Amino acid sequence: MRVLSGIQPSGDMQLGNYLGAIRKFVDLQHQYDCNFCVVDMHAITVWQDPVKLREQTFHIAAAYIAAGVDPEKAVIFHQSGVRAHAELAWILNCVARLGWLDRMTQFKDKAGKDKERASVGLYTYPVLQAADILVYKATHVPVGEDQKQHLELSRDIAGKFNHDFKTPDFFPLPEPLIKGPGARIMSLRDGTAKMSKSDPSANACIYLKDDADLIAKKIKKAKTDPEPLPTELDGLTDRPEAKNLVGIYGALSGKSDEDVLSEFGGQGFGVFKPALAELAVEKIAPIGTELRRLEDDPTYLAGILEKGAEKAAAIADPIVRDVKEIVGFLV
Ligand code: ATP
Ligand code: LTN
Repeated sequence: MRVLSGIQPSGDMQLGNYLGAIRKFVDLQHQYDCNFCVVDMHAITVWQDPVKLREQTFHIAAAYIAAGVDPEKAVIFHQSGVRAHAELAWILNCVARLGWLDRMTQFKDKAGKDKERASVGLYTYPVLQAADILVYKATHVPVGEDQKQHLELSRDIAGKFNHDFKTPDFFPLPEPLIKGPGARIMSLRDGTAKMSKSDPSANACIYLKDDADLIAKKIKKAKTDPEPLPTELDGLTDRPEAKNLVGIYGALSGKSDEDVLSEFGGQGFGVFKPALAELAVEKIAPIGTELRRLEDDPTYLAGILEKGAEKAAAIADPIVRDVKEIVGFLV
């Protein structure tokens, strides 16, 4: 089994990235060959200030480590540091079909109304993602719920390549690892929108770098409704903000949503929010402290990424060589 996942250096790491993705990385590293990428080539599909991009790349690497990914156990690297990603992405662009990409909802969300002005890279983004995975013949991909469609596309691309070139076992079809609490954390300002690091409202997100006071303040300010919490799960239907806060409590405490409601059902947010704030501070603030310490040492982080990119290239380069041979390029 080989695990591969990636996070974009498109802003500060937020609670959804932690609960939906990184926390799984930390568990998986003990058992599997794990590769965690800072996907800077994906980040530039929308405008990134070059100076900030470099800082954010270090920020994501620091967040991986602060959250518990051990660079001695897992390979941590930057995508642009391994040429094989771009090389395979081009070949896979010629395998994927326009009709498949036309169905991608993340493109529609990110391009907005004026899709004529979106970058071409934003459109082929999921093909580069398939290359990230397949260039290592990764078998398992831990991600949040929002990536389900992209993972299905990666499987389709792998399957079509295997079929078209009559190499039925060349690429394994990668399995998404999505399930579990925290797979879809919503914005603190709008329970119907995904929490996202590129959200312009800082109050919509709990960032891993937030200190204890700020975490507590954001939870206190989180949008809610005037009703007390229900005692049963059904009572959360049509109450997206309440559902989200219960889900966050559950994901942070390891309890099911049912158990959270049996503890807090009938209580108002005046009681629930301080309990949630205390729990979030206990779990997240120590990560923030370590994250800030690591960010102060970019030389250390650059060393980790560079070494990681070398290790990653050692796996990916021979696979790209085989792909070139299969396709009929001179190798
Ligand atoms: P951006 O706002 O730039 O799109 P993002 O915050 O959505 O960024 P990504 O870098 O696209 O984050 O995603 C990194 C990982 O975090 C992916 O596995 C993704 O599924 C997961 N993830 C992102 N947001 C959430 C969320 N709100 N809940 C659960 N998982 C999430
Ligand atoms: N598309 C993902 C980030 C991403 C990724 C990957 C995830 C890029 N390449 C490879 C898993 C495997 C996102 O937007 N969250």
